[in-house]
Amino acid sequence: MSAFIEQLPKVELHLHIEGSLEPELVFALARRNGITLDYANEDALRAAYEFDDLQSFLNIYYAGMSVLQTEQDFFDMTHAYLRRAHNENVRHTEIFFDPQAHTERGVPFSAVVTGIHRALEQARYDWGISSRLILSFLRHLPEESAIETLRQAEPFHAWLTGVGLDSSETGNPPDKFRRAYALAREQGYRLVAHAGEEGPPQYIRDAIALLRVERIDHGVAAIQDPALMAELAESRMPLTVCPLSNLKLRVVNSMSDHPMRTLLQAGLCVTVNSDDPAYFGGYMNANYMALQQGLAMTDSELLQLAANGVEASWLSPEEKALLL
Ligand code: ES4
Ligand code: ZN
Repeated sequence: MSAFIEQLPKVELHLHIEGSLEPELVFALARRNGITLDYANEDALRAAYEFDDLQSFLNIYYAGMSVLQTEQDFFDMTHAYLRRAHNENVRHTEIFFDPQAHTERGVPFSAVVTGIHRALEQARYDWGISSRLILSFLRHLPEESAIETLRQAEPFHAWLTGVGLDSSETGNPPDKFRRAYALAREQGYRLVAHAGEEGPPQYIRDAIALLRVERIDHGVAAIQDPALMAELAESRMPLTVCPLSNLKLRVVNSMSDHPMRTLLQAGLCVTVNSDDPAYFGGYMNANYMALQQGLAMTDSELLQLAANGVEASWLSPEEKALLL
């Protein structure tokens, strides 16, 4: 592990908290909640982490998170992620959670958000990690379900900074969530969306024009569209790129084919993130390492990526100045 990467102060902007559930915690929570899993043990579960595409991952991701039942479960999961983040010198993190994946199973919205929030507060106190929480809509579900989720979130608005859009991208374009995003915007939420992971560059254009997002999650499909790349560079629209995720979900064939350097050199505000670190082979330092090894990125390029993370974050100008 490179000492430069380890000591670099990092910001994480694309992390699904349910994707930080390690097999050991999945089994511990299953035991605690009396749930029987389809896998015999931790090793058998980990052996299933071989993905062909986004959907094959999502199937295991939803199965893994089914052990989450109580507020304490959500606290324990979030606390474990934050401990790792702290150990990797992550100073600030903006975290997605998927409320519909839990409320659909009968878990109350309040248990989900309260458990996560309590861990975030404790990490700020114990370790000085700042954070924001982003409510993410599942795009394979109808827009009405997203709007109902916004309604459930109302009592917790003070704990929620933004809304996002994740899950199966192909066939679920940004346009499907126009009304939900307009409502979220009226309610004062900041807006992001996954776009251009498996979907086409047009989904990136549509997330910006129709949903009015201020960051794009993934966005690597921009590499196929030079005019879009120029627009993203000009506007400094941030892309929260996830290198190991792109490799594991076969968005790229090898790390040496990853578009990160091309996007960086074209002047885009690209950032490094871990997405679902328990499933994709590593947390923040591993993602920086993958770029260093696969693309021979220099320390100065890695530093620029980390600075882009600060720029793209929702920290105040004063808080940003403290990190740079
Ligand atoms: C996700 Cl990698 C990815 N893409 C879309 N939705 C997601 N939810 C969790 N990880
Ligand atoms: Zn994601």
